[in-house]
Amino acid sequence: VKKADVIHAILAERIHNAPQPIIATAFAPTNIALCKYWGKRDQELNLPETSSLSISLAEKGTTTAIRVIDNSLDNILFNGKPIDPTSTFGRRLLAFLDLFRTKHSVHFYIDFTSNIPLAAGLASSASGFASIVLALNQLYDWQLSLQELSILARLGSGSACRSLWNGFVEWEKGCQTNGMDSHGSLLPMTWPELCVGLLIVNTHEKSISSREAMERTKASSSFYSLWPDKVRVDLALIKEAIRAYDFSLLGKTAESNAMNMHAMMLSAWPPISYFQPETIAAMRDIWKLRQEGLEIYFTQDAGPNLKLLFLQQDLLRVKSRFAGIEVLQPFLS
Ligand code: 2P0
Repeated sequence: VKKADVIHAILAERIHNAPQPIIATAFAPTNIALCKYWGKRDQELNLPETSSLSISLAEKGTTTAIRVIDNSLDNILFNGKPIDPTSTFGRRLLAFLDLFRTKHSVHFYIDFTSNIPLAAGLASSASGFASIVLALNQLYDWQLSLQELSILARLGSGSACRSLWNGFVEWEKGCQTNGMDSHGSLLPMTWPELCVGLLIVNTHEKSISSREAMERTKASSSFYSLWPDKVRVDLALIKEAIRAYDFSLLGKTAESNAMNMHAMMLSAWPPISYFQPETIAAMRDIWKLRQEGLEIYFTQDAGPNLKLLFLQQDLLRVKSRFAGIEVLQPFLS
């Protein structure tokens, strides 16, 4: 199944809608996985081997403004600067836009504004692709559901399918070959006291893209066969923790899930490590704080920085220990 087949199945005749004579603007939050997506069963459609679960970072994300222009090329800006069409993100974005061009002559002006600290290595691709499908939905008056938009966003980047909602979102892996049952869904629970701290330990460039890293992990780590069972158990525990407001269970399960993902990468060949010395030092600090009785946990994605998980009651202690962290309360904004 090709991406274009999925687009046609969802949009049908609406693919021929004329664009509105407006600039369409939409915002989507970035999201942090508490149970990670790592490995695909279909690389074309970004269909995952496992389900995953995330928390959206509310006001942190990407705003996309889009309109059709009378030009022979797209004009795409990111935080005011032109996007390099040969960069990884540039190429992925242009290939994604090609899916929605009814004629080769259709070109877009797109202005992405992100308020995510770029140095945090917080992928802006998830909120970027989610906000672009929201903006296209307005521009072409498709009137799609968030579930359908989640499927379209996934075609741009897997984790983008979780960025259509605020709060806790589960990406059900689905089993259909066309991926129509593989999309995000909002979980109805909220947790106002939950805090996410962005701990930037190092601003080095990513060594390897997550797309490449997850393929290599799946192809070469002898631990990968254990991952689906680990995710099944962790997903159930995280949902139970959210339902019962059991923060220790939530933090422990999220941290353990991230460490398992990184352990698989260390065992890939050639090995992959997103750890920098400062990452390990920060982990040791967190483990020591836990021994001292502070309920603080972390998760780590495809970069050296950590996302801290703690409750509002410990906000001052955490801030005094980690100078300069940015703290978000996903349910309070
Ligand atoms: C996640 N990550 O669940 C995992 C954990 C990074 C670490 O999803 O190839 O940009 O576009 O589907 O979504 C980052 O990978 O990969 C990611 P593609 P994506 O958040």
